[in-house]
Amino acid sequence: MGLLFSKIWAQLMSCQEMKILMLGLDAAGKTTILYRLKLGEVVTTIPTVGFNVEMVEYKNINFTVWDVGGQDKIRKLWRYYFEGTDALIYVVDSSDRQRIGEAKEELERMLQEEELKNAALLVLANKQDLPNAMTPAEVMEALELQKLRHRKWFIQSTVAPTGDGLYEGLDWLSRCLSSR
Ligand code: G3D
Ligand code: MG
Repeated sequence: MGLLFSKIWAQLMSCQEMKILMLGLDAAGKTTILYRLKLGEVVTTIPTVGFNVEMVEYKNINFTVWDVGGQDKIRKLWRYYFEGTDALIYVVDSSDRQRIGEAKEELERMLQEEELKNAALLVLANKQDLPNAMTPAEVMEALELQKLRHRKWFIQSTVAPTGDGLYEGLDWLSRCLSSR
């Protein structure tokens, strides 16, 4: 796994400065993924508004992570982080059938953001180890990814704590970004 990751990072780093947002509902698995990638020190900021942002900088790659959902009042503050985003990694808890509708709505709102217009979209159908998990095909349908136009997207099943699938997802992303 370590070797594979270093190959991916080499690919990603051959690109220019890169800004990646990782978003999803709370408990989807974002923080677990961030640490699993072992990029370096994760800096967590909790601005006064209570909007918790995690950031990791690794060479020319900048990862920014926060929870979406609810919080209509602080939504305006997100825009600051959207600027110059190259890719959006959207993490879904595949076992959370109750909130998959909310996950879809939040993704839809995100993709309407002008600053994210050109961002590639990698969806991680996480928690595939759980017995009741939706398959990536089910997640794809629930998020209506097939309806997306003018956007490069890919869906990958993952198990964040073991790192399963992360390599494949990032491999797609690095190839997608380096082909631009
Ligand atoms: P978030 O940052 O998106 O809010 P976290 O989500 O990374 O904090 O993960 C929320 C919980 O889900 C954590 O459990 C974490 O261990 C678990 N989790 C993340 N990914 C997976 C997965 O692929 N499979 C399983 N089974 N669990 C996962 P705790 O208990 O620490 O709150
Ligand atoms: Mg988190």
